[in-house]
Amino acid sequence: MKFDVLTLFPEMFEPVKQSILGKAVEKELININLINIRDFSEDKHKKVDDTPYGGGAGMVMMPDVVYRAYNSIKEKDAKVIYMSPQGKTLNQKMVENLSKENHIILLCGHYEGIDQRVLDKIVDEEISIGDYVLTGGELPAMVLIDSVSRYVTGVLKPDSIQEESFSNGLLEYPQYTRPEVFKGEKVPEVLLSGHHEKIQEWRKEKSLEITKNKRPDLLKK
Ligand code: 4H7
Repeated sequence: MKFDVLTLFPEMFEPVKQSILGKAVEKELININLINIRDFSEDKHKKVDDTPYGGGAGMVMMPDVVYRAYNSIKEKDAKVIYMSPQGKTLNQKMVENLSKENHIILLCGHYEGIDQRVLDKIVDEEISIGDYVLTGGELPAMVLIDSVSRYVTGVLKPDSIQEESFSNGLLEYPQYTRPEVFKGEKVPEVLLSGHHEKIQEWRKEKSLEITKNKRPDLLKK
């Protein structure tokens, strides 16, 4: 899976080189190609934004600079996604579908966003990560890369995917590890029993109970 990221702040993506995702990059299961939009400015001061027509606060990213950045990487098979609060809210089903793509181009707006004309020309899909305001599309792009990469073969251990939240429509059962007693609290007996079926049954019950209490809306679907 290849992710091209068009951004004014490629350094913000350093954290993605850590942990499970970092390993996936090392193993070349995923490829994250960062494109600095500023490199495509033809202005002597490397200007990438300008004041909005019609007035108002802030700056708007210029269409020609963004278009040249896009042109440097565009491929027919790639899906271009604009991370924006106006997009469809990302959920696990969308993540799963995106993981079937081979090549995703993520366009990150900063400041007041990007000139509408270039968006109309290049964007296939607009996606939001939730109803709140951020300073840029970089964090949403990282959220998308993380969530989608988990579905790429080899990134996770084989059985991790089906057991988790949302995949079965339920929240996850609680986890315990050593020590067996922590501040007087013992690990639930059934988990020490080695009785696989009983454990599965207990976990399913807990999942249901937790979903009922914390996210009853999930059960109505
Ligand atoms: C694109 C267009 C995504 C990117 C507009 C991005 C939240 C999300 C941004 C904007 C984002 C999300 C313009 C929205 C300035 C905020 C004050 C960057 N915020 N901006 N507005 N929920 N911000 O996925």
